[in-house]
Amino acid sequence: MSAVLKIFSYLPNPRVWKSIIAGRISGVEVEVIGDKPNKLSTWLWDFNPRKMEEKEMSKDSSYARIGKRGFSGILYKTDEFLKAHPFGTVPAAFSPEGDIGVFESNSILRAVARVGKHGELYGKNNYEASRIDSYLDANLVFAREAQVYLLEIENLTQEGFDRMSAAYDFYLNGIETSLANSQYIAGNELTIADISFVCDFAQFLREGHYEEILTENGFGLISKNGPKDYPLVFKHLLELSDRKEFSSVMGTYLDWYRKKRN
Ligand SMILES: N[C@@H](CCC(=O)N[C@@H](CS)C(=O)NCC(=O)O)C(=O)O
Repeated sequence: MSAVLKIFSYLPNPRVWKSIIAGRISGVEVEVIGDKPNKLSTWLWDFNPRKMEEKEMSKDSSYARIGKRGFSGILYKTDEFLKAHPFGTVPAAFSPEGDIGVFESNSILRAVARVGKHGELYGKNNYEASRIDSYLDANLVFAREAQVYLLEIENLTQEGFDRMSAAYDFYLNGIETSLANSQYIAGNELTIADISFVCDFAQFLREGHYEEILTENGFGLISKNGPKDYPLVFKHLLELSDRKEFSSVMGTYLDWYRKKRN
């Protein structure tokens, strides 16, 4: 089976897991290339990404760009990369010939589901697919707030904490209501809405690693009473992440959380 999508990213990255999980479920091969987060500044970001040589890496390089989101300092991105990925972010996916760039992890996930053999992850008709899109959009709003929150968590402001708390409650309320009405988020079948939720919400729970610092700074864990306030959401996360298709990709990512809960 040849890969129908190539993804470049730092690794591991829960945003990339979305597509790998969907690929495993729907029989789509996803090729993933990358390196540890702190090593990605030594790579040339391109359809054919590669590790750069020491002598190539200088601020005068024609590839040099200043990191804008999550990266500080210089990154090396080709013009072709930026043509395909105008926002310059990873995960960065490409069609097999490299002529089409797909960005935003939820859209990369959609691409996998669309080319998947059975298509069952993306609804049975246009209306169901659009409902799934609604969840992916709501998820992105949450995930963007979570990205900002986690990036500044050691120097959090009251405003940052309040914004994240509001985004958390808004998103989780919607997911809890959905799960009270159906077995999965968008209906009675597993879809990419569930996959996207699991990966981004698992990443958000990393706030737990900063509990001490949050408390020292006068804040607390936003998810502290999560399982009590949103029981269906937390049950869904733990049940899905325990399934082989998920756990084989996510590895031990949530082990600390499971241990802490017990
Ligand atoms: N919402 C996007 C987030 C992607 C994103 O913000 N990626 C950051 C790293 S976390 C990036 O590539 N930054 C590139 C830069 O700083 O220039 C997604 O889900 O794919």
